Amino acid sequence: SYVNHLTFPLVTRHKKNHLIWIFKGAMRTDVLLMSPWLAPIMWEGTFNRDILNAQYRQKNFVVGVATFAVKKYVRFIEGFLGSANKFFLSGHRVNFYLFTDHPEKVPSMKLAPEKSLVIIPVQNYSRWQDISMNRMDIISNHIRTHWRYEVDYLYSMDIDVQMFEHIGVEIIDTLVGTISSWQYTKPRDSNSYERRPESRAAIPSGEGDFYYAASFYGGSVSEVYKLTTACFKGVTEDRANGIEAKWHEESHLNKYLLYHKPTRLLSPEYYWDEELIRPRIIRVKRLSSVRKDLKEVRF
Ligand code: 5GW
Ligand code: MN
Repeated sequence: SYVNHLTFPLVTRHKKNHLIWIFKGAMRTDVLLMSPWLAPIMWEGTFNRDILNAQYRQKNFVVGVATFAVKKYVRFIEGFLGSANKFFLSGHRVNFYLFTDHPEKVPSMKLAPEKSLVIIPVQNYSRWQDISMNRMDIISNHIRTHWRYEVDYLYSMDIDVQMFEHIGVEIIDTLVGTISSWQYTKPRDSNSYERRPESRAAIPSGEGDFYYAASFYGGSVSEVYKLTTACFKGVTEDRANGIEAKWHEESHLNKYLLYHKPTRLLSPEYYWDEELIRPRIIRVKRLSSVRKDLKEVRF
């Protein structure tokens, strides 16, 4: 084909009245490329990383990554940071903010010159649900006191993950959610939203567009502030009412993102659950959960 960056033919072929759209051989017809509210969904083979990098570099943004390693989860720090140093926004400025109750156990690692690590001591909580639930509160407080002066974009990530392929500037946007890899396996209505109306995370039956993973979300600092503040408010009100949402803070995140639509979505390439068999539509596994013995790591 004659396609180059200057001349993108939008329609290259007419076939039985169907228009077929091609962007430099990068067409994907096997997956959803845009949400009904016109937010792009990032999949391998739908964008050109060189163009995106060149655009992004002009802005001189700083991206923050908030991650937690409390109690036994300190064992995941090395795998997370080692792989993120290599694959997360490679060549761009990133500050990793690691909240931990064991600062002395953080391995000393040499990071790329444009990457830095900030260790932030944090108390541990007795109930495991509280560790992940309180992430929202800690993030929202830290935005108010620090991040709004330090970074342009902020992403929250689980620590029990490893990256295997580039996660680049295609993730940068105002409000970004990652579609759960479990959504691929199930039709929309059997998914895991909180449906009990007593919970502040409740989504009425029949409603819901995507099911988002709490393991990876982000956006501009001000949007992530609104999100984490709202979600933690929901968590607090549920606590006061003696109810806990089905999937904890993930349920509250899903409620929030239903009514505040993300401006960009990441496909399950960006958080692949290792429990699942990878289907053909997942051409690359950029990031996936580290298999963990739940009994061993949580208690
Ligand atoms: C411990 C027991 C059960 C659930 C969470 C924890 C736990 C989570 C912990 O003991 N220490 C900790 O630092 N966390 C943080 O919360 C980690 O950053 C972790 O990635 C995040 C979410 O918890 P996960 O990864 O166990 O949740 P799933 O849904 O990925 O299994
Ligand atoms: Mn996890």
